[in-house]
Amino acid sequence: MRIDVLTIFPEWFEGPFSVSLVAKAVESGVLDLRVHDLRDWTTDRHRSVDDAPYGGGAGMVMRADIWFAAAESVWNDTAPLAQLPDDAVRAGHPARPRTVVVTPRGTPFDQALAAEFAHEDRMVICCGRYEGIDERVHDAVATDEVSIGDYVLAGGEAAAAVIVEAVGRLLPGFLGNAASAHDESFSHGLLEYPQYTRPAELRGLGVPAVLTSGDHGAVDRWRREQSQALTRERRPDLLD
Ligand code: JA5
Repeated sequence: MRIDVLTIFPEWFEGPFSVSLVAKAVESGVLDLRVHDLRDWTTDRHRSVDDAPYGGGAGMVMRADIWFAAAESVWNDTAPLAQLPDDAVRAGHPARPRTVVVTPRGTPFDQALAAEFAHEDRMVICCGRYEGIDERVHDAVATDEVSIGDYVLAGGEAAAAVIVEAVGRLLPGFLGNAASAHDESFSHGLLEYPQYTRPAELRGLGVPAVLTSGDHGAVDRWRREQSQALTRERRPDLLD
């Protein structure tokens, strides 16, 4: 899978994308990850990507013309977006990959949406800054608006990194079956049961006796009960 990230802070991703899981996915060739500087598509000598909001008010808005040029370029589309018929734009141009704008008003990101993205051949993630992006980019460039949670960030970069990691670990050929077996238990929709490893006693703290009993049936039952109790207490919304 290829993922293109568009941002005015490409250096933001140097750390997160060069360690651990994402780095391994890239090195193994399972993930073709390309981070682009949005300012590469500016044309003025100040490399300006923002402008004052129509209607007035504080802050600046990211310019639609820069986003259109950048998106068209990474889509490597032969037909400029502006020349597409309106219905084709709305329906999604055939050559347009899933193009996500990360925003608090988007569809809540979850494991099901990560799995859906992991089936795509390509996707593009657009990171906003300032007061946000001109609405015409949401309308005509984005295929999806995605939120990673109900809190405010200074920009979309951290949300994009979350999506890349969640999608990257689901790619076929990555981590083999270890990840998919684990995801299956998550896709049952319950929180994970508690885990323990050695030592059996630490500073007076023990391990539940059932886990050292050797009774695998009892272990399975205990884990199922723990998952259900935890989910009921902490995330009853997952049981609805
Ligand atoms: C802020 C200009 O779902 C949490 C998110 C917060 C936030 C996102 S996603 N994007 C932006 C942004 O601020 O673009």
